Amino acid sequence: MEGALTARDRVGIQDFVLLDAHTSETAFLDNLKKRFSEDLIYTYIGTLLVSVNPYKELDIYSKKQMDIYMGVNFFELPPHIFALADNAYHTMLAEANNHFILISGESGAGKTEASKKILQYYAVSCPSTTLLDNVRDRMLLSNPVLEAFGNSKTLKNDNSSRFGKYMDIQFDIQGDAVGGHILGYLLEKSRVVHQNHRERNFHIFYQLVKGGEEDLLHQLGLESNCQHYSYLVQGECANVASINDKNDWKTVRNALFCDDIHSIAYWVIASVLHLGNVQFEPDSKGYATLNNSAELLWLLGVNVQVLQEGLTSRKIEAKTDEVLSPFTVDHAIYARDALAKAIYGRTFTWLVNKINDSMENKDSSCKTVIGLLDIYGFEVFYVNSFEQFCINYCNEKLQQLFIQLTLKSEQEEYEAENIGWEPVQFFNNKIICDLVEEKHRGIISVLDEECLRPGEATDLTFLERLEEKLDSHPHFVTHKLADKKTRKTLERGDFRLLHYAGEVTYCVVGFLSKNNDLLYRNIKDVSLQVSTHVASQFKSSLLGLTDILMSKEPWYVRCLKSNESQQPGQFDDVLVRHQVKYLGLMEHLRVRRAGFAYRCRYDVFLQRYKPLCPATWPYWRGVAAEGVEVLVQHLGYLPDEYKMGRTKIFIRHPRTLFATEDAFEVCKHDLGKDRKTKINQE
Ligand code: AD9
Ligand code: MG
Repeated sequence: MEGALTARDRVGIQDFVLLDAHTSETAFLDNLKKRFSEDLIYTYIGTLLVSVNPYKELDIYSKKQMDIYMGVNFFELPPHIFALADNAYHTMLAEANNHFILISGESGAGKTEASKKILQYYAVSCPSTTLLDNVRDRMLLSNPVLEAFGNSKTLKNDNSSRFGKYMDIQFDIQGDAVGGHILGYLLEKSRVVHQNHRERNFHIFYQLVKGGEEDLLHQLGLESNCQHYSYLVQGECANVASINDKNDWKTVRNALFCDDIHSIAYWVIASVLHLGNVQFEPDSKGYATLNNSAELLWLLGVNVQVLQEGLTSRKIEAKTDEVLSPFTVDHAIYARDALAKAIYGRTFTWLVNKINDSMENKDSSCKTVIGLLDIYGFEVFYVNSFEQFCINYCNEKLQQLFIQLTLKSEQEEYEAENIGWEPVQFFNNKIICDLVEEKHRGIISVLDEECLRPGEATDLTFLERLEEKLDSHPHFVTHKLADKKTRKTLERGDFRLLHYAGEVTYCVVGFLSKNNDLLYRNIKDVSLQVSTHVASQFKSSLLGLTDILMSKEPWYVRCLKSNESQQPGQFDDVLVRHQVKYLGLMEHLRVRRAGFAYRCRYDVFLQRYKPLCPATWPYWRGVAAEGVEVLVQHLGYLPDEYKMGRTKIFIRHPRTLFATEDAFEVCKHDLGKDRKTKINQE
């Protein structure tokens, strides 16, 4: 027994559900930390996997490890991302239904790495035929391409995904991975034209400029020096120690699978760089004129005069005619940047479509799918803007989905097992989702309405409208609406939302223009179609995603960042505690434990604990359920502590199972001693 306790003390408990019933945040953290110090980065909350970023290579992802986890029962081996991937896969095969794995966590927590491990597991471990290898290669190769175009170095992560990604991996009836499909969400286009200090533009720009072959650069009119391009120098960190742009260029070039895609992608990147270098000067009336139109010549395929006009003036429809209204220099810069963002954004969407074509399952033999969702986590900065608002709303929706699905699956399991459902106390965040998305009254609706009043509406009138409509909402506060004490913590241009994960204060500056993201009309004529308001677009794509997910069986991976400095072996208690709170892990634990914390199939339970009762040891000759009943009676379980379902025993408190587990450890020890004594006597 001592030995068993010591091991548990040292490496912690591998499933939080089995921690003490009233687990405090501190006990939760202690367990994580204990495990982290032993390089045990994974821990379960039931079937949810918590992962802590080790910031070092661990030898736990080899093919050998994959084989170990293939087809093994979830709780039989130490927690692992492969165990979760494998269980989702085998459940899908056994039940012939669709699943998804939702990976969340803050920037740098390890979401993308986790999603890559899962994809590798399916691509490498599932049965294979030569015919399908092609599709699998494409699936694996989609990662470097999307990372090149959609990831960048930020202050938090040298390889930060600047878009949300949902990928369906499609399987046929034998369990072969036969195809894939990707949906991209909310690419952070503003990064194309503006980067903060110590941050970069998307990787692909640096890869092309630094790694591109001489001929190619010549064709595109590019210099092989990042310093030449105003869209690449703002962050003053074109070179990053952990990134080898030249090597990455080679990988991406090889992964871009057809000539058309090569040339179009390069053309776009070059065009955006040239566009960024277009400068304007005021003429005698203060209107913008181009001072280096030579750069425009490189924007191949576009009529230079139309483009020049489009960048310096706006078409206004008069009664019978159209007239050009000239821009100031500031306006012209805005139009130039809007065009660059739109070109890049559309190219990204186009690239995702091309990747989808290449992974398409052409013979439609796909039977079931496992979806992988690698989405940006809850974000709280010193100043929070429109981007954080969208990202946090997304997390709010996913939390709601989690609550609905977890409760639903719990309820369904209870019903299937013929056990009465007991209502569960938990915080339902629907009220906050409504606050954001409700028609007419919700924040997005109000924002869209304000965007329809150009010239009249400002960020501040938007705030005033919100105050009118939401003045008594319990999750919405502004300087004007706050009580005296709270008012001190709010600026006049702020609004604060009480999210499920905590309070976030948003600064309204820029909300209207970011939501608008409209191109001036004649620029759209040049190359693009109408764009709509981003927050609404995002809302409808999120609702679409929610529908996709609601129809599938969920699995969850929650990633935690161990420290801010991206260092191995460092566990920052304050930082991790903060994430445990913001990811709602304690809430998860509560929902997961609602009613009965632990359940186990009768045969599995009996097999493990039968040495604890003379009537079941070494054999029980009857039905497993009856054996379990005899066993738990012998162990002294009180009637309220457990319930007998159709196929499983349900145990209310972890402490009950723990006492049984401890008794089992002692028994194992004694059985071992008995055997030794016997051998010695012989
Ligand atoms: V972001 O929201 O896209 O900015 P992610 O995706 O959560 O973020 P990412 O997966 O990119 O983070 O991980 C950040 C870095 O942590 C990686 O580049 C690795 O250096 C490191 N990392 C993450 N997970 C692991 C792991 N399981 N083992 C080793 C890891 N290193
Ligand atoms: Mg990522």
